[in-house]
Amino acid sequence: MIEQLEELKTRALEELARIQDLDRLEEWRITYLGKRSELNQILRGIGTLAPADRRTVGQIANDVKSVLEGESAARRAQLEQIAREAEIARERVDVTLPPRPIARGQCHPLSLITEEIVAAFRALGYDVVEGPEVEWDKYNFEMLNIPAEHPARDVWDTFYVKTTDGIPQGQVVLRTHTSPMQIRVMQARRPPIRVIVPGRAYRYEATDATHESEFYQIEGLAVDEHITMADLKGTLTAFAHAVFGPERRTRFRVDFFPFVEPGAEMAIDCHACRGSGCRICKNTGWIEIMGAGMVHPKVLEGVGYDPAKYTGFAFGMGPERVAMLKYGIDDIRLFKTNDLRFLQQFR
Ligand code: FA5
Repeated sequence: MIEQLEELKTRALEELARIQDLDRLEEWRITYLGKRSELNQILRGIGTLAPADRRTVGQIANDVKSVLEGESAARRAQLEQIAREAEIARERVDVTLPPRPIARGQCHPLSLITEEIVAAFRALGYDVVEGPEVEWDKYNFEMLNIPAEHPARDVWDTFYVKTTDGIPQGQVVLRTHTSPMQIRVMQARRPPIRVIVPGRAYRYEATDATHESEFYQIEGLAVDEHITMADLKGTLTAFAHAVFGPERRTRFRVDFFPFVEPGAEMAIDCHACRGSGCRICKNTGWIEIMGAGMVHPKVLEGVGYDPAKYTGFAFGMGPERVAMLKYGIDDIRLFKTNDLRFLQQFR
């Protein structure tokens, strides 16, 4: 039995020396020191020995046990240390490595032009306001002097929004222009009013080089006592000079919008030919950039303003078109294709 113990000890220690990981060490512990281990069986069998042998065998068995326990504890400590070091090595960060370059973002050309247009009007004392893209028919049409069945509605091919909660169908639209904000602002404020309203508008339109079904507009409104057409022309000319350069010329011609009287269309001289006529301006020398006019007395009355006291002007432009003119872009769809080669030109 003593020999068996010696052999057991040698075998266990040899195996222990070869163990390289903690899982194997645990298996080893179960084999050599566990409840059902050889050693435990020997220890349990000691009681059956002759009393003279009991002491000696008992002592040797206990020695073997404590050697195995001591050695395996030492091995465990060693393996744990190795595992810790490996983990530290794995997680090591080389702080001397050069950083990965951070891709530099930039503004979309439409944001740039919107900023620029808004800044030009801010400098003239205008506030910036925004409004809902899903709008009541009342604001988008009715209160802008475009009653139901009025032929002027045909100009704006409208997306109607399906309604619930007892709201009759046909009352809610995706706004076809930013002009409904004229009404909302006049209802919420009292003159003097000077606001600029950038935002999206939607029309059921086939896409082409100058049209999208979802596009931006920038609306402007000034209402006060004694505002005249001269203020409209002076303000919009100041804007054109700020955005396109002080040498640019402007042209105002009569146009029709139900919510203004008189109505006008504003053009600037063609950037490509400077007015002599070319392909870009279709040989007219001028490029239209917005609709404008004096706020219609019916619109003023509709929001409770006395048209004998207050007058005003309004205008609406498409920033995509302004950007196209300013940067010489020939297709409006380029703004939405997310082509970095296009976008990165505008820093
Ligand atoms: C209007 O929408 C009027 N609300 C403008 C206005 C405001 C007139 C205040 C008088 C007083 P119009 O439909 O012309 O007008 O649109 C104005 C501008 O929006 C156009 O000059 C154009 O730049 C832009 N625009 C209109 N439709 C589209 C479209 N489908 N895609 C891109 N831009 C468009």
